[in-house]
Parts: sequence; structure tokens; C-alpha cells
Amino acid sequence: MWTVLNHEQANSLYQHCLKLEWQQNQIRIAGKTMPVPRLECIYGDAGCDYLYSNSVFLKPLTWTDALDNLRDRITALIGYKFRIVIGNQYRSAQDSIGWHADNEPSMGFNPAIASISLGCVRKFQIKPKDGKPTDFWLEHGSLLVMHPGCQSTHLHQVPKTNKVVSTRINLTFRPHTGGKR
Ligand SMILES: O=C(O)CCC(=O)C(=O)O
Repeated sequence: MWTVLNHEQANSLYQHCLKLEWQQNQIRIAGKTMPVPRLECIYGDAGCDYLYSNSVFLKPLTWTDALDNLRDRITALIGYKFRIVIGNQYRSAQDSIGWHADNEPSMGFNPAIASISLGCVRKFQIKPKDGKPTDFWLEHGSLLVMHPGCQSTHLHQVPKTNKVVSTRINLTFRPHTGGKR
């Protein structure tokens, strides 16, 4: 994890992101439909539809200039190319994402995923599938990269917290191959 946006750049991107088209999606788990415990949005290249957990279907909106510029900047830094960005907005301590791997077939085999954090610092945990978690505190303007292979061997989450928190926004830049390996 490293800081890629200075405070001013991170503040301005955070303000931009607050105005994105956030949705309250519903997810189906073990036969029950419930609200996803965070808001989500998706921007990306035309046709890069995204389905996760076999129940949440996301259709990308056209890139905003700020998100497209950020995509180019991340690619220049780390070399990986991205076709969509999924936003997560954690409004409160109860908003979260449980243990999972980002292994949807639409991203192809062994995707690289780049994750930008904005706003309140929250704990991000990553662990080998049968191992112990490592904690990262993802700061305003930071970039975390999950390299190819990570989604096959590891799970990650942002747990609920007892701390007093304000809004956090996360942007995950992802490839999209339409299911081709
Ligand atoms: O909010 C984060 O840092 C993680 C988001 C995440 O795990 C995901 O979008 O799959």
C-alpha cells in the first residue's frame, strides 16, 4: 500500500466521488434477499457488465473524466490495464464487505486489482484461504494492489467496526475480459 494522491488531490477526488451515481443493491445469499451493506457504483468501458455473487448485476456508466484520468495514472504506475471501476461507499461503522475473493469469471484468469481509498480510514484484512489475517489501515489517497494470483490464494474483507467512523469511499479498478481466460 502506498500514498499516490496528495491530500489536496485526494480531497478533490473524494468530493467528485460523493457525486457519483451510488446504488443500494440487493444481494441473494442462502435463498434470502437483503440490502448490500454499503452503496455501490460502477463506471467503465461499454459492454463491461459485471455480475457478482450470482445475484448483483452492475452495468457500467460512462467513465467520468476524473475516474478515467485516475485509471490512466494507476496503469502508468503499476502497468496493469483496467476496464471498469467499482465504487464502494461505507456510510457508517455497520457498512462492510465480508470475506471474499474477487474471482468473477468476467475479469478473466488471475486478475490484477487496484484499490484506491478515500475518506475515513478503515481496516482492510487479507488472509490466505486457510490462514491468519493481516491488517492494513487504508488511508485517504492510498493505493493497494492485489497482484495476479492473489484472488486464487487469498480472501479479503473490510469488517464492521466499533469505532466512530465517517464515510469511506473505495474505488477498485478491474480488468474485464468477458469471461475469456
Ligand atoms: O473497500 C475495500 O477496500 C475493499 C473492497 C472490496 O473488497 C471489493 O470491492 O471487492
